[in-house]
Amino acid sequence: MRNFAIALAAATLVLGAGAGAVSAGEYEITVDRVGIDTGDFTRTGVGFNGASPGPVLRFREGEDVTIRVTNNLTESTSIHWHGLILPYQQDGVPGISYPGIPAGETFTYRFPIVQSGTYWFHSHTGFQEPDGAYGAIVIEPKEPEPYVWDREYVVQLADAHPHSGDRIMRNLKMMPDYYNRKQRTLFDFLGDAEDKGFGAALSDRKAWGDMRMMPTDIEDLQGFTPLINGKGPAQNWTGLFEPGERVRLRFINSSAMTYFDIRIPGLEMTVVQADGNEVQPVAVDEFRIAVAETFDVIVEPKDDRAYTIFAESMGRTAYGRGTLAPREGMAAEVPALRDAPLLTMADMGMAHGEHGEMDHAAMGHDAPKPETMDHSKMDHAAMGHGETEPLRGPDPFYAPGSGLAPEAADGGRFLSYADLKARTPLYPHRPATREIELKLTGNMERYMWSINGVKYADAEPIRLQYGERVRFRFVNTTMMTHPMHLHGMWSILDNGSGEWNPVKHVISVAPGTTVYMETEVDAPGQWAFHCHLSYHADAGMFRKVIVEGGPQDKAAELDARERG
Ligand SMILES: [Cu+2]
Repeated sequence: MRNFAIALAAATLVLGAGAGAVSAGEYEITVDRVGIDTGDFTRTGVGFNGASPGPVLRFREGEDVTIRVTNNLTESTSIHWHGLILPYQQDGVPGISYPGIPAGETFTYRFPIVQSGTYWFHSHTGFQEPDGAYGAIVIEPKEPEPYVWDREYVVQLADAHPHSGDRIMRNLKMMPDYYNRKQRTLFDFLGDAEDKGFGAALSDRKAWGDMRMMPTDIEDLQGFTPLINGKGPAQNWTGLFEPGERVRLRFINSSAMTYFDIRIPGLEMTVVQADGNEVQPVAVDEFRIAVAETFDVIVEPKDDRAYTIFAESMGRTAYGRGTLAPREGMAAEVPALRDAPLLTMADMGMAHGEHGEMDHAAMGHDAPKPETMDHSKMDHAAMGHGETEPLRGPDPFYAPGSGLAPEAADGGRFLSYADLKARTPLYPHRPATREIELKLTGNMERYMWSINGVKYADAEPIRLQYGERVRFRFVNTTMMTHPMHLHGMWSILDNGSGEWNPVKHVISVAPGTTVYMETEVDAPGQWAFHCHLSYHADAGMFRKVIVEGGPQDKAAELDARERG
C-alpha cells in the first residue's frame, strides 16, 4: 500500500513535468507611505514594499501567480497590472474591477500569466501613482526570444513632482496654466510681429486666444524632476556592462504626465518589443515614449567608456539622465536640452480645413504600404544593422506641420509608430465588425477633459459584444497628446501594416490627428478605458467598457457565487 502511494506520487511528478508543470509564484506586496528623494527635493509619497519605485516583479509565462497586497496606508488603495491580460476581477480598478483595498486590509490577486515581455503595475486609486506607487513587471517567455543579450536592465521613467497629486489637481482646476512656466510674453509677440508682420502676429495671437491655448501648451504640468529607476539626474542611475556585451534595456514610462524623447549618444538602439509584444527589429537613434508605454531595446556598447541615457521631456522643460558604464562612478557628457517645440496651427487641427484627418494610409510620403511586408521574411538575426534605410518623409502620426513632430538629434533616425510591425500576428487579420468614434475633447480653460464632450461622471459605458472586432477611431480635437489605454484587451494599432499591425496597450494620439486601433473583444466583464495622463483621466477622459455576451454570464455567475 505504501509502495503504491509512493509510485503514484512519482507518476504524478513525472506527468506534471511532462505536461510543462504549472508553476505557481507567490508574492507579497505592501502599500506604504514612503520618503522620496529626487536629488532636487524630498517629499513623502506612496510606494510598494517600503520604496518608490516598488520592486521589479518577475513572472514566468504559464505560471499562476498569487499576489497578496496589504494596504498599510490610512486610505483605500489598489494595484492595476498594466498591460496584463487577466480576468477582469483581478485588474485592480476600484469601481470597475472591484471595490479597492480598504486601509489596513489585504487583497489576494490570483491570475494566470498568459503573455511575456515588459509591463508595469501601479495604483489606480486617486493620485497614488503620481505620488510614487508604481513598479515594473518582467515576464520571462516560454519560448526563448529571437535575439540574444548578455544582460538586461529595467529603465523605469517617472516625473516626480514636489507637490502631491491632490494639490496639483486643485491648482490645475483653479488655474489650468498654474504649472506652465513657458508662457509667451509680450516680448515674444513683438518678436513674432517682426518676423511675420504685425497683422499676421496679431491674427495668430487671436487664433490662440480663441482656442484658449498657447503655442507652449505641451506639458500642462511642469516643475517635475524626471527619474530613472527612482533616481534624479544628479543621482545618475548607472547600469554596468562589459565592452562588447549586448545590453537589453526595458524602458517603461511610468510618468503621470510626461512624454520622453530618449537617446543614448554614441549608441544605436534596436527596438525589439513595444508594449511587451515582439516587433520586427528596427534600429533607431532616438524614440519617443508616451506615458504608460514600454519599449525594449538592445544596445551594444563596444568601447570602454560611459554612455548617457538621455530622456528629454517632450516639452523640453526637464530631462532624466542615467548612465551605462563599464565601472561605477563613470559619467559621460550630458547633452543640453534642445529648444522647446511650439505648437502650430496644424496642431489646432487647422492645417486642412476642419480637424486634420490624418489618413496616413493615403498620405503620399512614406506611409507603410503592403508591399513592404516582405519585411516579415527578413533575417531577424541581422537585427536591422547595416540595412539600407529607406528615405523617410515626415512622421505620419503627427499633423503635417505639427510643432511636435519629432526629429532625432544630429539628423539620426527617430522611431515612428509607422515603423512598428508585429513579429508574429497575435490574431488573424479580419475586417472590423463596426467602428466606434471617440473624440478626445477638452476645455483647457477650465481643465476639463472628456471623450465625445462628456466626462466620465456623466457618461454611459461603452458596450461591446464578446467576439466582435471593434475599430476605434480616435479624433484628437485638443492640442494635447493623449496616450489612450484600454484595459483587459489588446489595442491593435492600424499603422497601415495590415496583418502586421503592432499590438499595443497604449495608443498615443497627437494633436490634430485621427488614429485607428482595433480590438478583438475576447475578454468578458468590465474594463477601464482612459487617457493615461493622470490629471486628464481624473478630470473625465475616461470610460467604462462593458463586454456583453460570451463566457461573461459564466463569469458573473462565478462572481455571484464567490460573494455568496
Ligand atoms: Cu493602466
